[in-house]
Amino acid sequence: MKELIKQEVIRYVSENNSNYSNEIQTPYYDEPLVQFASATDELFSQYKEIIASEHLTPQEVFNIAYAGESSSPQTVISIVLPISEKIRSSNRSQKEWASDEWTLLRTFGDDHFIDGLTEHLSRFLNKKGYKTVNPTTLKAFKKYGNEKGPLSNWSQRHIAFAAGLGTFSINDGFITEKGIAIRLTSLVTEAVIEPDKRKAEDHTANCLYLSKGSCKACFKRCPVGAITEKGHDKIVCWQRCYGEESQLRAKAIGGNPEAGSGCGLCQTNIPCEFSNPMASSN
Ligand code: B12
Ligand code: SF4
Ligand code: SF4
Repeated sequence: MKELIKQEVIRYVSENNSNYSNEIQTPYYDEPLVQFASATDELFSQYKEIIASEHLTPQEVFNIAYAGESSSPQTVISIVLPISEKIRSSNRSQKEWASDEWTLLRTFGDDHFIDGLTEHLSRFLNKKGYKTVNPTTLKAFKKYGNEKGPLSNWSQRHIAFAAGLGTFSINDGFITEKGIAIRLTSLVTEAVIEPDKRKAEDHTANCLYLSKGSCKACFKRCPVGAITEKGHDKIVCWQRCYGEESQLRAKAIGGNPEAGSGCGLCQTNIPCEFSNPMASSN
């Protein structure tokens, strides 16, 4: 089952037409990484402390999706989509705002393609007889704000951490073996699949600054000074990524203003852009 799911995700990403921009003449995403966590991993309940009490556990996702039925989720599937070289390189030379290519990725790659991929895998497993849910399609899924800034009640980076796909960094970004310039999605299923091991020593092990005190390259890349030794200022970052000017920029080139331009300057032209910098520095 593990191999079947991985191969289906890889096939969809390489063959589906929505993973190609005629305008940029490139796929949005390269070959994905797919890993698995046990739905009963204690981390999911710890996330109620680490993130917020509203953060859903896999069992809560199933309780909402299959209310009135006694269904138990077994596995959480996490998928890393590495952003293609052409889109990453377009953002490397940017100093103030996301490139047009990065901006178009927000509208057409993130919302359109990733939603399609996640729904496809959900249908694929449901057809095989395994109840499977894309948590971000539940009415209960929400993006909201608390005193620390914007967040959601299904955090893809925390799901990916549970599945052993990488770690967080000083700028909050999630660094995988394919780097930090990635997008993430996930599903909860009743298929029983052996979980992958978390190899990282702690939740920030892949960041050069947090592990060795070196680097700080992303601090200098941020056009609004949102990254310092103290961490990442989410509110300042949010204004840059999704504020009024970002929306106008997206609209001007045919993107969805609500998706905004994003930014991602701290995800390009840095040592962790497309690989795990700690893997080569040990
Ligand atoms: C809200 C949001 C934002 C907010 C807040 C980000 C944040 N830090 O949470 C803002 C607007 C600032 C933002 C900006 C961006 N975002 Co955003 N965002 C989200 C969203 C919708 C929810 C994030 C969430 O719930 N966070 C929860 C909080 C609690 O996370 P946190 O504070 O980072 O968590 C810290 C603590 O948990 C702490 N911690 C303390 N103790 C412990 C112990 C353990 C065991 C663990 C695990 C952790 C831990 O470590 C963490 C890191 O410091 C997700 C999509 C999703 N549903 O997940 C995308 C998402 C996180 N964003 C993404 C992207 C790409 C971006 C941008 C590059 C914009 C763009 N598209 O161009 C920037 C990058 C900013 C940055 N430097 O990371 C990607 C992640 C890519 C990556 N490599 O990390 C996601 C996953 C979207 C996707 N589907 O791929 N985003
Ligand atoms: S650029 Fe350096 S300091 Fe910033 S997240 Fe990557 S490894 Fe960490
Ligand atoms: S996404 Fe842009 S504004 Fe946000 S921290 Fe990274 S460089 Fe700064």
